[in-house]
Amino acid sequence: MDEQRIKDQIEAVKNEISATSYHKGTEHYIGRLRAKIARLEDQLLDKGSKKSGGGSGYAVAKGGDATVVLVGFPSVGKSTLLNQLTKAKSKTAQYPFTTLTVVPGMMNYRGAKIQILDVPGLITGASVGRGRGKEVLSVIRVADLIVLLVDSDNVKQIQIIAKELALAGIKIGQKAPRVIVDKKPKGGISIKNPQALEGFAVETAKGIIEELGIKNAEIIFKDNQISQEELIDAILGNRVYLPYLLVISKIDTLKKVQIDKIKKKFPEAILVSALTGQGLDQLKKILFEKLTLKRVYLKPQGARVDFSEPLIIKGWETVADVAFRIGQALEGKKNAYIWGKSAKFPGQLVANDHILFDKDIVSFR
Ligand SMILES: Nc1nc2c(ncn2[C@@H]2O[C@H](COP(=O)(O)OP(=O)(O)OP(=O)(O)O)[C@@H](O)[C@H]2O)c(=O)[nH]1
Ligand SMILES: [Mg+2]
Repeated sequence: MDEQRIKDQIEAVKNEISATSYHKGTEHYIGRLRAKIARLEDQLLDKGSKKSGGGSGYAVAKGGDATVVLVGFPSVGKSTLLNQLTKAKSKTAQYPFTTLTVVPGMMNYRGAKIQILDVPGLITGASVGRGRGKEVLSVIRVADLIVLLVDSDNVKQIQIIAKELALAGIKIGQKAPRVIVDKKPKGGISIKNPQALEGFAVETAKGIIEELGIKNAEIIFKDNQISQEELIDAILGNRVYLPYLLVISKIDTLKKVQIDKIKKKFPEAILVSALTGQGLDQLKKILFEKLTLKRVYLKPQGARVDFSEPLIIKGWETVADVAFRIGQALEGKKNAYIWGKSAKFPGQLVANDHILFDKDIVSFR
């Protein structure tokens, strides 16, 4: 099917949904139509990526302890921010699409190396290839965290960006729905725990699953309150779920009353000016924390703690993970003494599966 026909079909199915009133009797039908749209949009995404090809400058090697990507409309100040946070020299200018490829930079913070990727601006239609959107979105997919940068004079952009990301299968600020699909040779679709469905019937769920091309399977939900959208996402299976940080740029152009208004409306946002440097320290700190980076200091036996260079760990890493990173052999269940926030008392001897906190000191026996 060519691209235009897919688009026409999506349009037709959308019209059909708007023309049908939603109630118990039509729930199943509408559920199927929603699944059909999701399937068609997926086909459209595939077409777009084939058409635009690879494109030079879009393959970037991940580096450092974690990777952050700056995502936003053209001209919101992504490149200016990258240049402020790292030693990169990404071109900046007033006109849109100044940046045409991926420009990486490395930010050093608390001993961690945080890779920051500057990419071309996203616009409406990016998910189907507008403005090199396909390539940009494929770079965004591999990041550990998205910085959603919006201009302080047009904060409404958030919704548009979030929508383009979602259309490209990138879900921000959501948890991946955990659904097990155990395919079978026959027997149709059975749902083990239908009580997990959020206010829709088991027959509707089955219709959705069938519409997405699965005919025989046992389905198990590992979470409660699964919405129709989450069910579709889980069955399609090609979504990525990324944490994000909302950052509002160019606050040097605002008066105090306007800043207060934005703060009230978006209490979770970080307000910055890449021009004056306002908010950048806070941004660095929150990036470090959101990326779940932690510093661990090593204390060689009988020697002082080496505070010069922390070992950077990520997430819920344990004593065993640290041992692995530094090539330390482990014998038995307890190998390390700990000082710091994760220790019950200074110098506690802990098990190998002990989870470490930021700034803990570890000394192997
Ligand atoms: N006043 C003010 N201007 C800024 C700030 N950050 C960037 N600008 C200006 O905004 C314009 C666009 O900045 P860029 O950094 O090129 O924006 P971009 O998001 O990388 O744009 P594209 O690469 O086209 O997507 C430039 O003229 C910058 O000087 C800021 O914090 N305050
Ligand atoms: Mg740029």
